[in-house]
Amino acid sequence: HWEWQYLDLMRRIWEEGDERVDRTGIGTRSIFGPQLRFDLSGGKVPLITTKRVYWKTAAREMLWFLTGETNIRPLVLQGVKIWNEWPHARYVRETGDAIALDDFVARIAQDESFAAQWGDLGPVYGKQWVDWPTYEPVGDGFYRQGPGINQIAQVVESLIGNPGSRRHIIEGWNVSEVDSMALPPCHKTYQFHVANGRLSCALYQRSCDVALGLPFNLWGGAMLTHMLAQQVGLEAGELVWIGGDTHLYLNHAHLVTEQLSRTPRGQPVLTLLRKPDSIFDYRLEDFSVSGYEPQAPIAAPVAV
Ligand code: DHF
Ligand code: TMP
Repeated sequence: HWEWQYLDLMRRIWEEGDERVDRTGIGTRSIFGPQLRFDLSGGKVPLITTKRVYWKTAAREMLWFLTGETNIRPLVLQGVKIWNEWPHARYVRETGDAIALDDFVARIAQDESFAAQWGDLGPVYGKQWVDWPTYEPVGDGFYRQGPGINQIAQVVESLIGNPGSRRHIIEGWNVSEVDSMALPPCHKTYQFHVANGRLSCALYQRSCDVALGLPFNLWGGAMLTHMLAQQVGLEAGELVWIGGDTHLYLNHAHLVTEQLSRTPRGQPVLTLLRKPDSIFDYRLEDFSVSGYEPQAPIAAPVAV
């Protein structure tokens, strides 16, 4: 079963990973540079079955990236909580107001101007993907802002016009802007490849929370590949995932023990119910997953 790759990775990190204190202070066990490969043909998706993964939440996050949005408010209004901790932490740090997370999030939902001021994550994925900033010289060493680059639209164009290219890349790591992001991109590079009428994706993740982040990121990579394949008239091929610092947080011991006691089953399949006019026109209702009968959810705290 394809999911043993994930479970074997989890076991290897827990048993052999280097234990260290990380940025968050929680501590991790970590290995460097693993690779996973998943068959995407016929709509297959590497949606983890040994715990329930909220793929609609992950899909909403991916659609939010594609809108270019970097404020959590649209996610909050859809009930998606996965990015709330970071603006909350910044608010508490910068104002000294020790507001509870739930109250902060309620205020983001209710108060549009509060959200504009405190809900933004900085120039993260969405901004870099569809509006990478450019600068044009105006003389005397001065520059003005040029038109932003839409990397997603460019990849669609290049997949259609020049499928054999080795340059189908979506890059999140904007060196000059990393310091103004709430969290520098983890799934930082997506490269696409066309062979035998199939579109494959290599996803490089510089930093990977195997318990919480990776199930979302595998789904996201597969979803994006299926969408692009549909848009450019190809079949989906393979998702190749490569991790940099690939870790388990020490406070996820209960999840590791429980999940490694389970046996994966089934092959979830994603069906795109309609072909939208462009890669930017997908809605949640366009995605249907069949054959997904996950085992029980396993809650675990996210390290901020
Ligand atoms: N920080 C850390 N330490 N790990 C992450 O995975 C992470 N991911 C981020 C932002 N910062 C991060 C964005 N993606 C969850 C999943 C993905 C995600 C953030 C959080 C998460 O908590 N998942 C839970 C609950 C899902 C839900 O709320 O529906 C899960 O059990 O999957
Ligand atoms: P870092 O910036 O210090 O590497 O911390 C980021 C943490 O978030 C790290 O544990 C990896 C995790 N992460 C994912 O695994 N997937 C994601 O999509 C995101 C945003 C973060």
